[in-house]
Amino acid sequence: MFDRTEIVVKAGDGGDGAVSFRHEKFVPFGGPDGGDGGNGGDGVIVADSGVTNLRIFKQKRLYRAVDGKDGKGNRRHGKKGEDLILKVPAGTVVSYKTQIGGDAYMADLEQPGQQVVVARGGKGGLGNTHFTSSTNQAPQIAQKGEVGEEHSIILELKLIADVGIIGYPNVGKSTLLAAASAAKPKIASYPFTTREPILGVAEVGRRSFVLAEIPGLIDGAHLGRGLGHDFLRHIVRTKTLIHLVDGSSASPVEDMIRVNAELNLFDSALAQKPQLVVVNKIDLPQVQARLDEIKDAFSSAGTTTLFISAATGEGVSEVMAETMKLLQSVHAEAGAGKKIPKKVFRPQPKGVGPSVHKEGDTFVVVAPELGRIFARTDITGPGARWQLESLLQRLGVSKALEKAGVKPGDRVRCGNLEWEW
Ligand SMILES: Nc1nc2c(ncn2[C@@H]2O[C@H](COP(=O)(O)OP(=O)(O)OP(=O)(O)O)[C@@H](O)[C@H]2O)c(=O)[nH]1
Ligand SMILES: [Mg+2]
Repeated sequence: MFDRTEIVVKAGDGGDGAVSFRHEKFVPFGGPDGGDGGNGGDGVIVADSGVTNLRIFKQKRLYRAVDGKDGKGNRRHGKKGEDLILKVPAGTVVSYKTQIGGDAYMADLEQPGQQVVVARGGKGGLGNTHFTSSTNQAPQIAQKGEVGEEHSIILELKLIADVGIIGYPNVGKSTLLAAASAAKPKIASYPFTTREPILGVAEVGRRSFVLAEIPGLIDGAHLGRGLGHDFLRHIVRTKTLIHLVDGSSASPVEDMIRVNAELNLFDSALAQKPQLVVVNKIDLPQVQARLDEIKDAFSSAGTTTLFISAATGEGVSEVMAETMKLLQSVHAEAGAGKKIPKKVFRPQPKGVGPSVHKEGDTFVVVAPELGRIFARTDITGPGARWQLESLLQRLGVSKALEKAGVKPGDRVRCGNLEWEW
């Protein structure tokens, strides 16, 4: 039920740009005609109404988009790599593993059609035609394709239930779920018996709704105490709540107030959800003896309550009938034709521009555009060397190096290229 899975998505690498020259009869040195490499395909996750669970993602871990093709001579550009499209159920929350550990939220694909690019394809490299200038008609350099992004992605399907049963541990949530549906949750006299949400289908007349037991909430749950946040997040999707309290507790009203305070601390929208407050365990003599007292305490807190014994089944069908009514009124309100627009989530653009730092005696240039330049000929050869220098000027790398204090004779490195300044 609690569906969560981790996959690795690798976007396609960009194809390399070509270094090539026209070969024509009687024209020994035609102009450059190296085509650009194609962009690598993106890794995309899309909510699709035809998919209901994340099971297929448990069989395979690595998913790859297609690489872009290399550019060729005769100005032929490489083909773009095909995007990788992964279909997930609506209601999937997408996050990614950060470098420093921990998860970072990316997108909540609530509606079919919503999508998020989780790994961007590498840009194709520029062919040598881009490196001509008035003084250089025979560029020997081109650009390598950029490596496609690779990310560990976490897919998590939020619980989709109409009604959540909430309350402190041990108040009888599982017992109520078992009494109202065919679900068979474990029932025991100690707290935190239920460790993940459990679903059941409750029937009222010819109608039905999905009921979920939300594992025990305690003080500090919003800080991760007890079973923590995870389940609070799952309540978000429910439309209404049955708030169950134990009639034999010292103060059932106090319990209700505290659980609601937790909900509010986690997300005030949760505390706004319509609730049906239900006092359980009225079969116990000590509860019977103080029914009026409990009723009065709740009404002074401004709450009307229903009374049940989940164990004997007394009052359970009334609670389900009331829940159905509450649900229908929520549906009626929501049904006012509100349409949520399709969203396309896009990752932030990367920062560009060259930067320089020193590693020992070597000046290291970090410049995404330049890091991918390669020379067909030996970099120390005069032709390529000269071309590289004019490119360094153009990209602002020379300026950055001079600012960092580079002197003739110093070692400079960028990507795979290393040369003397
Ligand atoms: N006498 C009586 N005992 C009940 C009733 N409902 C539940 N219990 C008992 O209370 C204890 C806890 O019941 P559960 O249904 O497991 O409670 P829970 O809220 O699901 O508990 P956790 O999942 O641990 O948070 C068990 O020993 C049940 O038998 C009731 O109506 N009357
Ligand atoms: Mg339980």
